[in-house]
Amino acid sequence: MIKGTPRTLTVNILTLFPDLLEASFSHSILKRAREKGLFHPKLINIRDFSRDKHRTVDDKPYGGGSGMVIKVDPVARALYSLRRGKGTGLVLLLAPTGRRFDQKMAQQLSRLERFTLICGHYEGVDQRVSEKLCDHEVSIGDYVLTGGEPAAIVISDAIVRLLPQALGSENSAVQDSFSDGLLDYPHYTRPFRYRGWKVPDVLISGAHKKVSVWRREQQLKRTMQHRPDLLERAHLDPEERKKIAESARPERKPGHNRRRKE
Ligand code: 6GU
Repeated sequence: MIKGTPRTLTVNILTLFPDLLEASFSHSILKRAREKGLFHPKLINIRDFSRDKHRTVDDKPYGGGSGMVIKVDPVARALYSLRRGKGTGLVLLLAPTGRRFDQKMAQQLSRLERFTLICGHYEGVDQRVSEKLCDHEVSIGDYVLTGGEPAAIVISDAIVRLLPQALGSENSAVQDSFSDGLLDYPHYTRPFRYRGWKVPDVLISGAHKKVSVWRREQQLKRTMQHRPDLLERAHLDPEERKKIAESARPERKPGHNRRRKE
């Protein structure tokens, strides 16, 4: 049961492409969270805070080199406009140079009342934005995007689904991949048999205990196979730790193809 009045999480997003973000927040769970008043994305177009008649937001890099750099001035002015209102909360610059976003960071951010994301673009953002105007830099992974907008969508999505009452079923976020440091177990629905591919028998046995034991085993197996790096910090009981220590990491045989029957 979730008690009390639902609170609103405000996420201010400074961007050059507000339409792109608006579209992403207008579907599915994020749309419903907005309608329920749980999630309030406030999109701020950095270009609106440029002071020249061409609405310039970028300029050539000092020291030379390719590409353009987002100027500090329009970003600073956009932030000040928020400070004159309800404030910015924590200010995060989205950039591949930042600390990597993960489920734990999602949980921490989901407990805040508000925070602000700045989407970088072009070759980068004037370093003074990061050093003088932001609390932290955040990255969503080890690859380079053309802009921070996909990262703002990823981060908002991961956080909103953790808000109490955002998901249909109250505890569907509790069982997720990563919530106990392990990957999720496999899911199946009807039909029981499709082109000869059967659902594991245990799932139709009706034996709840057996099902939960099987699911836990599957979580461990998947995590060992795909993300052994997660096991060290996962919440495991001593029995499970022992099992993992005993079983060497299973190697997939060369030529073994999951889709061989296609
Ligand atoms: Cl947050 N921004 C950009 N431009 N690239 C990224 C990123 C962010 N995270 C990973 N790559």
